[in-house]
Amino acid sequence: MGRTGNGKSATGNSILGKKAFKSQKSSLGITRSSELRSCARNNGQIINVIDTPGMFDLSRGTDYITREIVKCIDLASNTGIHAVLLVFSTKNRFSQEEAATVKTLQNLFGFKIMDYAIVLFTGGDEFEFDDDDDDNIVTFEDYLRDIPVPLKDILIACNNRCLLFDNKTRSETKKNEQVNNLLAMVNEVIAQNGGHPFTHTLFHSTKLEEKLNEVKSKLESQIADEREARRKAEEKLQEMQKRFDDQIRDQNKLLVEVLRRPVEVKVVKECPIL
Ligand SMILES: Nc1nc2c(ncn2[C@@H]2O[C@H](COP(=O)(O)OP(=O)(O)OP(=O)(O)O)[C@@H](O)[C@H]2O)c(=O)[nH]1
Ligand SMILES: [Mg+2]
Repeated sequence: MGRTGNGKSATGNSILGKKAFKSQKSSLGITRSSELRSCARNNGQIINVIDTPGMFDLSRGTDYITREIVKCIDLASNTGIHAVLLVFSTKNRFSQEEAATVKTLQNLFGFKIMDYAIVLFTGGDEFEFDDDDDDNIVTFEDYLRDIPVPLKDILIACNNRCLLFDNKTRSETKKNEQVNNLLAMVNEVIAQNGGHPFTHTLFHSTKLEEKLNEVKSKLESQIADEREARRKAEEKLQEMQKRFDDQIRDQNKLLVEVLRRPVEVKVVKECPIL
């Protein structure tokens, strides 16, 4: 799951080790509908990946989201969902829309969904050191230290399960290493969930549209509340700034007055001590 253009399809291709999904640079959504593709690992393990469109982008209507969720549930009906990858890009700024994506997921499927969630950042190539490029001095650890609070909260909700993927690498070693790290994390998630894939009553619900409308209005009111809180904070900041400016002006006035005052020099004619 993740915003349009974050690299969901490219990550799916990296996991499967083949170009299974269309992945392309575009300001418009490339993946139109969810798709399932599979591969067999050398050890015989079968990996199923469902690639989704930017499902919860704010421009999407509830009809579309309903159709896509139903399709995903249907695609996963044979095996269940063992892990949910929340895909973010280190190349894009984290947006309110992305925070809303995770909230929508939680509102729809319940907080339990976070027990299956792994945060995956694409753009791992950004962190490769290049001696000639002074901008490239940030490590992934530095990057994580400076992420905004809503993204930190998502990481905490995922029990800090987090990975970095470079979907552009040509190195076979790196390709294998990152997929192995991801699969190890997925195995951890499976073990922590007692081997049970994610299921929810919603999976069997026919009232998805109703639930989505409920979630949408809840989200809209959450966003409106946040906007109001931000407006109040900005107002308070402006008031503080004004008070600070007034204080500085008064102090400056006082200073000018003091400096303009003639200096009284008292001449002591006779000093008994000296
Ligand atoms: N440099 C770099 N580019 C990446 C990486 N992962 C993805 N991209 C690029 O990001 C662009 C978007 O990737 P997609 O995989 O199409 O993104 P998406 O999330 O599937 O987008 P939609 O299907 O539109 O929702 C493509 O040009 C990818 O090559 C990465 O790790 N590094
Ligand atoms: Mg895609």
